[in-house]
Amino acid sequence: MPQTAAPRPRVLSGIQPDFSLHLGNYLGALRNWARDQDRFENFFCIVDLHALTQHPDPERLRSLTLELAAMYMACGLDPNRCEIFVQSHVPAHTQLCWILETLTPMGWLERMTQFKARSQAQGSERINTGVFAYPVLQAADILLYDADVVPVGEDQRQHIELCRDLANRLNSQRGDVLKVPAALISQVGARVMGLDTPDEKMSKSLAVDRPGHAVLLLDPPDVVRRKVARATTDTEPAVHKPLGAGVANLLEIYAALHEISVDAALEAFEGKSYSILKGAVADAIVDALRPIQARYADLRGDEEGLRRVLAESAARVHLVADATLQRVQKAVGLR
Ligand code: AQP
Repeated sequence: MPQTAAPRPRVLSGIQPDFSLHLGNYLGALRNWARDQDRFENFFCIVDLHALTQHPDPERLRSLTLELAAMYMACGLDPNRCEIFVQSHVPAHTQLCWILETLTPMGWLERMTQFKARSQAQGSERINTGVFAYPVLQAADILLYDADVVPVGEDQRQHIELCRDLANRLNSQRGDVLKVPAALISQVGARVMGLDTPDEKMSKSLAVDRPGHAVLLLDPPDVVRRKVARATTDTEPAVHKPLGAGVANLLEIYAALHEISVDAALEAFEGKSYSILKGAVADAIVDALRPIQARYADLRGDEEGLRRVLAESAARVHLVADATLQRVQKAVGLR
């Protein structure tokens, strides 16, 4: 009898269309998604409902959504092998989110470090409840597709744990309703730090007012070189252990881009001046971004093509999401 191939594990991940993407988004997420797309059944979402928590200008949100779709494909996601869709095009996300919210103790959300950092910065009168409930919507995004794995950067580990806790909670109350996913976090590049402040994660929102914070994926080569040349290191003249946070970050970026271990990168630069290290890191970034930027320019110019990919994908994933939603609705008594 012919052997049928075992189904591939299903992967789901997403990025918010809020600000320009940076090198951390590429090394911690996009590059890994693209590299592994033959290992998995792929679901990649543009999470525009999450972006609403920042109150974006509507025209800008529409444009960033298409930009992100173009960037997904420019980084190597192939619409013939991946579902690439917009969260708000599939109403089941918010429907499942409500059911999960009724299962989520407030204390779980209050403990989320991302929420704590934002609420400390903005105060509880100004922060919106969307930011508070964000991890529950994220759990719905993942659980709707019976995802086996969720490839993310280190910053998302706590949210994936919460998603697992919610799935386990519903399963323990109502039988095996939801698949419990696992986080997939790469060894190198999972936590790229800010170039200006290497004790802070490189972050889209921080890069808005601090251009030296992050290399953006659409930065031209001269801008990349300038930003890397100005990256914070320390007062030592050359690469030596113990490494300062800024030097460790540059070595990690170099290692991730060359797909070698951080130890191998350290061996290559031990005793060399910081300017040599920075030059090599800038070269590696420029080389990695060149083909992405060229593909992006073509893809972004074809809005009709982008919209078609998103619409066709939404029509297919809708069926998967609705099946899970109905299973949950039945389990909790809504059907
Ligand atoms: N610095 C990073 N290193 C590695 N991976 C990272 N990711 C984000 N930052 C790094 C991963 O990229 C994916 C998309 O995450 P996001 O949309 O939440 O992007 P962000 O840069 O974290 O966004 P913001 O605007 O900067 O949010 P705040 O300010 O809240 O941190 C995820 O897989 C993430 O792990």
